[in-house]
Amino acid sequence: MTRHDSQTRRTDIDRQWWKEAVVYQIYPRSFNDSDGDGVGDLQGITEKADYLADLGVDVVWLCPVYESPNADNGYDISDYRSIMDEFGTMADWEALLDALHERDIRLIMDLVVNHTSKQHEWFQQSRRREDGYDDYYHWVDGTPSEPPNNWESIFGGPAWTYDDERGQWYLHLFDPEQPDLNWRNPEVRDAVTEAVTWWLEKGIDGFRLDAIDHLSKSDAYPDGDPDSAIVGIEHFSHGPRLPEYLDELSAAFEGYDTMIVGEMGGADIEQVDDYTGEDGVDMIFQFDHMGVSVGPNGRWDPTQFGEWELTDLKEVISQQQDEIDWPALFFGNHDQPRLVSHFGDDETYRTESATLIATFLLTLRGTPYIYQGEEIGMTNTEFDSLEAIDDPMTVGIVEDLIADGVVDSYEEVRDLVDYQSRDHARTPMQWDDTENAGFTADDPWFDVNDNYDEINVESALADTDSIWHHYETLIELRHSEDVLVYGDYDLLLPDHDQFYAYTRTLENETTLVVLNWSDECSTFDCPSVPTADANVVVSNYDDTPSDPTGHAFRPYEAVVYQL
Ligand code: TEU
Repeated sequence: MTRHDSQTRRTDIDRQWWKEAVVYQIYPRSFNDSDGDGVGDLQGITEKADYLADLGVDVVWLCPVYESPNADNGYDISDYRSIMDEFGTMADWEALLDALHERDIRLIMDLVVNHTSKQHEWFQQSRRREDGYDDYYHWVDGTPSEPPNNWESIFGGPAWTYDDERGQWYLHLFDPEQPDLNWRNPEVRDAVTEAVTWWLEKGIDGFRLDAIDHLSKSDAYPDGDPDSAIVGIEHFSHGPRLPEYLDELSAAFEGYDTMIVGEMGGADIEQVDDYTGEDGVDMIFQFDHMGVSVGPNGRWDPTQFGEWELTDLKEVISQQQDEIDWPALFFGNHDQPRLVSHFGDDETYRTESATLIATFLLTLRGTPYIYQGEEIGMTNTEFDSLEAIDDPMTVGIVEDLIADGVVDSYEEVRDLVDYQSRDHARTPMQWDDTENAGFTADDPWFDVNDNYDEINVESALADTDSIWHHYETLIELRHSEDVLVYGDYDLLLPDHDQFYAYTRTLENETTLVVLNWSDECSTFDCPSVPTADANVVVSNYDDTPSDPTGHAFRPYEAVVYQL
């Protein structure tokens, strides 16, 4: 099913389609609204199937489209086998799958099975202690005034809520509307496997497994270290039975030609390979590189955020490249700030820095994931009040910071929110410069970023030097050059504070990537690499000389050379 067969295809490589694929992540609510209700939908995605094919991506990852009351925009599923009304019908889903497959694009979906929605019938039956469902969730005795332990939710507040109907506490690592399934119960695991098989039989090509580092909890529910950024995390991340659960889950995929990527917010680089391979998943989202801009107290410390050193990024990425069997490559997603605002310069050098990050993403070893809007350089927006925020995580954390007296008001934490909120990634896709950026004919469910008149797909497609066309070129290059997929990664100039440079080598082929990750010029000189016969393959400036040595790289100049 590979569309872009290399001219000189090697036969001596352990090829996997998911290693050669470029993935495009869609947040359906914010992608394209076909029926004018202000909310993106499945038909809206189908309308853009040609757009995705033109960009050249091989896989679409769809964030949850299952039935959900939307306490966390679909990450709270109330029925694993039906489609959320706002997004359309099962027939719409089937039509989308067909439209993508006709264009040789595969479809994977989020599978959220650490927890369900409170509205899921399993929870409703469980809270009534119905036969067979009694033990589907983590229920613990206790008086209504005192939670069973000090664990905190990842979204702020306690990780326990008292349920009056059942007269017990239930565990929720995320929102109170997202009770954690009890994976110790084999019937829960069977029910999940059945849902997975149901979708595989419908023709889905794989899954992104949400928050799977949390499936196994400590045997009892002991108090966590009160000084931890998320209290209790040592008891609910990478629990003792996680390998067993993943092994069991992965058995459900056997016999299907799938791609499975697991999200593990809390996995160390050293842990990743324990969960991949035959008894596990194909690859894991590991997050250390996303943390270079936050302090030791984590992502939501209002006193420390936003500063980062290129040498730190090099160290983390190089460790991932060297130690992880097959990395999942990403610099943004629906939970992160916009990549050009996070790692680039979203004002003066927006085009240059966005194309630099694109060059980086698409020339590293691993499977690259592009998040919707990155291909046109969409930026962070601004939130002038807590009411302007939709994301339950941002709201919960800000409320905690105020309740704990860390800050007195939203104003004091606004800079952090404007830097970090998950909502930056969730503003509607900017298709053109008409009202609401062409996303919807009605009022959009969430405000469009004001800069849509300048940053939009229509103008990007019309400009051959745009960020969009740079993505297109790099994706095509990756598809035609095995060295970019399978070649070894070797870091150059590890201590240089402006250049991020590396080679990719496959037998006698070497590609050199030089990124001037700075708004200042710098002259490249790296005696260990012979560059006299180099050729420029792709550059984000149009007059880059063929030999990088001695060239004064301009702000965010990013070049791929063949040596
Ligand atoms: O996010 C999971 C998530 O928040 C973790 O990565 C967490 O930060 C980490 O484990 C703490 O160490 C996923 C989805 O991507 C997100 O959109 C959902 O809100 C969340 O799960 C709940 O389903």
